[in-house]
Amino acid sequence: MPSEESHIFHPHQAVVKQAYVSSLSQYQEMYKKSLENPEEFWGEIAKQFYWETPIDYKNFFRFNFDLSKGPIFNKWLDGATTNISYNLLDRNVRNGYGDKVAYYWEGNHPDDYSRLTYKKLLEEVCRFANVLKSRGVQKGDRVAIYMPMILEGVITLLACTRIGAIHSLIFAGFSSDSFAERILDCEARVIVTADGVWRGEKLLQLKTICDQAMAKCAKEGHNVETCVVVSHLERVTSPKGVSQQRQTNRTPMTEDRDIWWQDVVPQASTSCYPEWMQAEDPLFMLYTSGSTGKPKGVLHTTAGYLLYAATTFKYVFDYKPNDVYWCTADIGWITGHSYVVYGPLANAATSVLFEGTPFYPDNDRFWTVVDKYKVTQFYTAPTAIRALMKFDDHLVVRHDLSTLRVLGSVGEPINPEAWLWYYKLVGREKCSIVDTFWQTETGGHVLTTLPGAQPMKPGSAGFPFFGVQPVILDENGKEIKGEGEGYLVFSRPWPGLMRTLYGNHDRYELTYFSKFPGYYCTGDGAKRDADGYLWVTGRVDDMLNVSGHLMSTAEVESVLTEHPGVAEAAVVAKPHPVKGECLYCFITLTEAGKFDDKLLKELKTHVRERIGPFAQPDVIQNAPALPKTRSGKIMRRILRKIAVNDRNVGDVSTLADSSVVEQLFASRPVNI
Ligand code: 6R9
Repeated sequence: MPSEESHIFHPHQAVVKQAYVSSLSQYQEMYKKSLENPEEFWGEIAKQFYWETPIDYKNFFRFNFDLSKGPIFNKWLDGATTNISYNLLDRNVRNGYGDKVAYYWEGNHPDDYSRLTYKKLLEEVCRFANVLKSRGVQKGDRVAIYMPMILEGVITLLACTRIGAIHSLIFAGFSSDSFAERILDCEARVIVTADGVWRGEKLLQLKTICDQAMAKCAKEGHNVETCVVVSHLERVTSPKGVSQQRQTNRTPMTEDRDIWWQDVVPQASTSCYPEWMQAEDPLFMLYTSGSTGKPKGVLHTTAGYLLYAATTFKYVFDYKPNDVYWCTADIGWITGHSYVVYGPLANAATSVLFEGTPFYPDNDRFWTVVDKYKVTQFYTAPTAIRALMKFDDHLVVRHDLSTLRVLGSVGEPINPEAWLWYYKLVGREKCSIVDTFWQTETGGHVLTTLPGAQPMKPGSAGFPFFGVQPVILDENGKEIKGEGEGYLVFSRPWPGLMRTLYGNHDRYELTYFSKFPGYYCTGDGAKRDADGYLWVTGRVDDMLNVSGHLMSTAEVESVLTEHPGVAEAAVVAKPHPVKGECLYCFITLTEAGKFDDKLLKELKTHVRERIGPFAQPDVIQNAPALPKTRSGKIMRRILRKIAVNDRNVGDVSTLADSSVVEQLFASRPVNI
């Protein structure tokens, strides 16, 4: 039997023929140049964009990754000024793309759809930028956004960039507590949301969650000044097939603070002069889970992020002017930022913006939409692929998917079974699969194959993108050259790498640069095979990845222990056939606690409410004691083994009391 690593799939000739990068040697040549002469490589790309103050090539980029030499920093094109919305919109309109469709919007219900051209998008962005200005929003202010997948979401992001406000999207699946914590951290003056949204047959009352979050912020002394609400429910078809009444009566609005989008935007002016931003001015912040519990506000800046999102989008998806591209990610995640908004628009692309779920009205919605818009590039997550694989093949086969050329995967390692299903059934063995490894912190793809350049191996992310230099280190920080497995780190920045954590540069240095001096540490493990392919093996820290949602064990544990019945909690990831990983929680009760169905229900609800539905535990086990070292550290390595009933627990000599392990094996819940 050939091992996983020797399974090789060559890109189809039809893909290779038209690809920007169509051979391994061409990739190698470009890659070499990107490392040896970054000024020339990125400078060439920068020329297609507009710079109000030109680029100083002598001061193109600088960085320090070594704490012993001073603070960590990473600066690109410092001194140049530009505006992102100008480059994404005005520049494209000027170049003749005014009437080109920027987005086909496909609603939750198949009867709801619309489109927006570049010219119209520019007008709407200017209108909303003017509204924000009229509410006192200025350069550098933070705007918190809690939006579904609707065109106003994209418009809001770009309106912020028009006037230099920093947007901070909070995924609209987060609970009001999580939302409030993030509003407080970034001290947002303004919130933009919608009254609600249908996800399949479920109605999410977003404004109600915003109200709860704003009330929590007020208690902490922070008053949000303006909340703009898109009236969305009245214009869409509900799952029962009827349009809702205007939500004015049902959605409580607080006078002076809350305003309906539809009441202010249409009358605003369609022109708004762009704010010229320094290359290193903040563009946006986006929260990602931290292993100490408190979320980290990853900060990206203007010029470098633009160059990197634009370039990765062009080469990784091999986007050509007549293509129709579709990324299913929510704009509340980094994938939505870089590959629903910034990357595609920087390339004057036409994209699909999808509000719904893969399962509504039927389990073939994705394929219906691919067929409807003649999608050429499709980008989704392994968790979605695994969920769809369960259904009968004919749900895929009955659709015409022949326009597809590139299929992307993101969010977690893709298992070879899912890869092969994607490749064979969706791609009909004609498409290239790009397994893109990256992080909120990296701004864009850092490891991937390019569709026309390299053969694919199912489960491997492939090779570094241009400008990226991956290194594998062993536990002692020694570089593993050639074949081997260890920590995945990077020895130099690329333009899209984050600059800091908002308001907490110390934590930035500590989290990413202190473990291995001189390297950016991803927190993931990786191995390199004999052919040089990189395989990401998953998190090496205490993080969980449930359906592509990253969260920390500490975050869930602290929420569990808020319950009066729980004294201590330890959470580990357990492999799950669809979600990738699910939460397996061990809890030690307080004297008052009683381990029964009521408690389990309360804990599940509590986690849902405090973090979000995606964090709901799958298993909760009663653990009268937890395996701990003598210094009191919980050994999650052992708990992970118990979760999967693997008695191969390895060395237990550092445990204070090793009998605990046997007790936990013996009391594992049945039927899991
Ligand atoms: C883009 C995104 C980042 C973490 C990352 C890693 C995992 C993402 C992956 C992958 C293996 C891939 N991850 N893509 N693991 N192969 N193609 O997902 O950002 O939400 O910050 O998560 O996701 O563990 O460190 P983010």
